[in-house]
Amino acid sequence: MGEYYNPEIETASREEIDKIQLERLQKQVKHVYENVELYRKRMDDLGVKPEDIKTLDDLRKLPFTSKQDLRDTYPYGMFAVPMSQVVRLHASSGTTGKQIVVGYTEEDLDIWRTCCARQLVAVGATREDKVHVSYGYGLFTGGLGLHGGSQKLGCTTIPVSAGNTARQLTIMQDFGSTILGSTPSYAMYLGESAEKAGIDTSKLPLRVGIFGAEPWTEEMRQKIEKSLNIKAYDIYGLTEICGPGVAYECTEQNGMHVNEDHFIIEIIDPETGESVPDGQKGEIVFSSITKQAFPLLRFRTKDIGVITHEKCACGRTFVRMSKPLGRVDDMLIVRGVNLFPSQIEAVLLKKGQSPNYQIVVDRQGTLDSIEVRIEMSEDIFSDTTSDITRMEKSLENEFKSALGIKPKVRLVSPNTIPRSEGKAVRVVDKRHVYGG
Ligand code: DLL
Repeated sequence: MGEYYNPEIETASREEIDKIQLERLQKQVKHVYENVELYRKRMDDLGVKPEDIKTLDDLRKLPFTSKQDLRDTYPYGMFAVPMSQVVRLHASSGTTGKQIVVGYTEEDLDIWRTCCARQLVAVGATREDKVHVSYGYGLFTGGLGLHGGSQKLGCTTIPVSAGNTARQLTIMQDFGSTILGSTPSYAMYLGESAEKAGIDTSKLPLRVGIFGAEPWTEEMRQKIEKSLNIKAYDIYGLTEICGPGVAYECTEQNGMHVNEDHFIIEIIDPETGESVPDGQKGEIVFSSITKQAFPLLRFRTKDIGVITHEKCACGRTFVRMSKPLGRVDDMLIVRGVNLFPSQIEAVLLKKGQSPNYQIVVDRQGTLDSIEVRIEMSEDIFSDTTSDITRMEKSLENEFKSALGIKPKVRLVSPNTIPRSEGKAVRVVDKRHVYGG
């Protein structure tokens, strides 16, 4: 096993990549036009037919898609093959109103495995490695996604899933894990827990980590590398496009290569929808050009990033994207759960609470904490302390069942949440997770 999993394509010239992309895009546009009503309608409205896609630039003639489209057509409205060909479903971890569901044919799964195998090889994995998968298994794409890639590459795959830190550390020691896949915050936590348990990580065979699914900074990278005594690499992906395996760092640790023979990346101005050039920040948009069951074209990720076509020292020619530098919307990712302030607001309104609130996200040690501060109305304010505490606890439980995450709730005195002249400042994020 060499440095690349698919050397011909991973080091192909720009002309070759463009040629493959165009052929696949043309086929994909025909596929969605014929099989998904939403695309057919939108393209007809714009007066665009599949035959109009003659060059890669013609991609810009196609309509955008968004998470809202997925919700509007939930569950299967954007599937492009009969359900009898769909062999797997995954769903977004998000609790943004309706969850979204995506599907894969057997061939889609195999492409996904290939994409994840490439990201492992890019960080030096071989079939001698033991890949310890601490991403959650289940509807979340992290666990099974990385698992498929590791197995396809021929690594010894250890499907630990998330949680139970003491057991993770025992497995790591006893089974001799060499590569860890987890969220970066969990990797930090594992490092801390190892130290507390008196485990000398420099004696462990663990040497590499592939971390993603949430934003993290260069400082976090350094901390993780030091505490677990490994090299830590960033991997990026999203449920709608396949899960992990969309883009990944190589050993240069300098941007994430996009698997361009399967996904076309564009960076657009989020206001105008126009493309922006390399090196300029904008919203990341992806088109899947090989996915059969759930093919998304021009999907607006709401992640902000930058791309570069500059040559990478690793020899890969696939375009590189930066870490996500922020979000176009106000989505927060707290302990891996995607969360919108509007969901918090919905719970408050349902419980008859004041809509004057503020969400404070922080990181204590290595774990994210979230506190929701809510202004009391004058009549609640006059209640006894024990009544207030009871109310706080009941709200915490309400949030837990609505959002899947339990924030700390603090009822504060009337008129103490700062008012703003423009948009209300609903979120105070003290983690500085986007770095830069
Ligand atoms: O998080 C898929 C994944 C699993 C990626 C395991 C990497 C590793 P979703 O739950 O749909 O899918 O969340 C996708 O998470 O739009 C980004 O905002 C954020 N995200 C993913 N990877 C990174 C990363 C998976 N490396 C959303 N850095 C995306 C920053 C990331 N944010």
